[in-house]
Amino acid sequence: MLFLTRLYHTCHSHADKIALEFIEPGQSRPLSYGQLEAAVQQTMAYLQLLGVEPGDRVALQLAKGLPFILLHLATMRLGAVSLPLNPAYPPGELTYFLSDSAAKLFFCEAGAAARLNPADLPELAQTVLVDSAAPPEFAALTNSAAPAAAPPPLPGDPDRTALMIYTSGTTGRPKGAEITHGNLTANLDALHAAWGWQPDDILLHVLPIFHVHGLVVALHGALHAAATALLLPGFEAGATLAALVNRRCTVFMGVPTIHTRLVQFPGAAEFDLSHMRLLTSGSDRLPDDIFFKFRELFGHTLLERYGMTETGMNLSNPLHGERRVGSVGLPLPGVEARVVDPETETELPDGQVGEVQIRGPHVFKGYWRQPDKTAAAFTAAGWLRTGDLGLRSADGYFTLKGRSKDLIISGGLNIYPPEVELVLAEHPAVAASAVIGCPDSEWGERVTAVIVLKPGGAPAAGEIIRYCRDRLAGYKTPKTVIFVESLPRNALGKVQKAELRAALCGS
Ligand code: MCA
Repeated sequence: MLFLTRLYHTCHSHADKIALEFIEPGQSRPLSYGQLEAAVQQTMAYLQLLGVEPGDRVALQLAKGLPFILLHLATMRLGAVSLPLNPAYPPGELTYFLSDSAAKLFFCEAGAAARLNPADLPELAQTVLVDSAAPPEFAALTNSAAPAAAPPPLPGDPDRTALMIYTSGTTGRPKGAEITHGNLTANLDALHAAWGWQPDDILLHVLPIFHVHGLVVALHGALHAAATALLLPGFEAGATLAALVNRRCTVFMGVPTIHTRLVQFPGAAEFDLSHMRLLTSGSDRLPDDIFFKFRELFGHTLLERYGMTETGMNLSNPLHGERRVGSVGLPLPGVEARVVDPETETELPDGQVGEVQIRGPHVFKGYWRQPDKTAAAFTAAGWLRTGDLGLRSADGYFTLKGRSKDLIISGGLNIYPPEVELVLAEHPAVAASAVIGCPDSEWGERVTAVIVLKPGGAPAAGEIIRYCRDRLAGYKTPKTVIFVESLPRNALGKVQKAELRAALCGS
């Protein structure tokens, strides 16, 4: 049964159960499954009033709150495509996403709209301002539509795109990954079985909801199980530990930076998490010392798993059985995974490092209006080339060993160096640049810009950082700038980043 169909039935069978509860300083706003369905239906009527039709893209650049979730679910229920966008994207990046996707509607925070120049949004039919901090105002907005006598039929085509999330690439601009209703459902069913989701689970949700991790794995995961999701607006270690204990949460999902901050929180060991049943880690490799420290402090072995925007979750350590340090575990139910020689694409024997390739019903449909890039992402036999390097051990556990792509992961977020290098290239004092990730105990990797200046140019590192900050989302902005006389290049003129990392990352 498709995810939205199952959710529809849950909203009737568990009408009085709390589906979502927003916990913010000084207030708590619970919403039952019955109320969720009523609000989604009203939001559908509102979107229809605005002219949304099946297939339309509806862009959501909203804070983590009820308006986002209602618009997201209502959009997908209408057969349209939900397009979540990071609220941190500055206008320049945003304009690209809106025009590339040809979004019909763009929902953005009232406070952020002043930064946008309508002339930059030529293809945009309509911008709707929302104050996510004031859900009653959003309810008043959606109530402007007469409620439908009967809700439109649930989307029944598993191959219809439900969700589009932009991912960057090593070349060119970011691409919209089209994720279908069938993809979402296949992955949720697999996670449901593998992680033992139950209706009495209480998830503490601290992640952003514009990525697959926070939106699909965590939020959809809880809804798929008729469980309760308690949502904090963001992650803060003290508030998270207090909520895990006080609200008797059973499930928690984080990225390594989050787990690092939890174990480093003063007095962390005094928080008794013994009632919890599942704490997961993903989006980046979990450092071994944090794996062990977490177990020592909290008595829980983090369950590490591996996924990507294009697929959702692929591999996971087991709920029952060995959770192996440094490993991302075994293929989830219905997922095929193999390791191939990147040159010949023939399968490698266990223990040898090659490219990890994935196949299964959870794998995305393709990149929006990019047939060439879609074709390049798959082998003839339908395996997705992940660009991640890894090996499979004789007992089937996978271990990741790096990336074949030029990619930095910081705090669980992917940053493609060319995007930052393009911005740096426009700075009047920069002759050449190379952006690398240096190991960092908190972020995993730290975005570091290595810059050759033009003769006479002498900007301070802080000025370069501010320049990037105005043009890029905060997490992509270099945290360190290093000026050099020249960049090491090979015979073809390509910058040798491994050499730069070896020479500069310690400094
Ligand atoms: C915030 N900053 C960052 C990051 N986050 N810099 C580098 N990397 C980051 N991830 C910047 C802020 O813009 C700010 O800069 C400065 O760092 C300090 O921010 P701080 O308040 O400390 O950050 P935070 O708000 O506490 O956020 C840290 C965080 C967050 C909680 C680790 O980044 C986070 O929630 N990460 C999870 C990401 C995630 O869900 N990834 C899943 C995608 P300034 O002061 O200049 O503004 S991958 C995925 O979905 C696949 C499918 C998968 O497998 O999971």
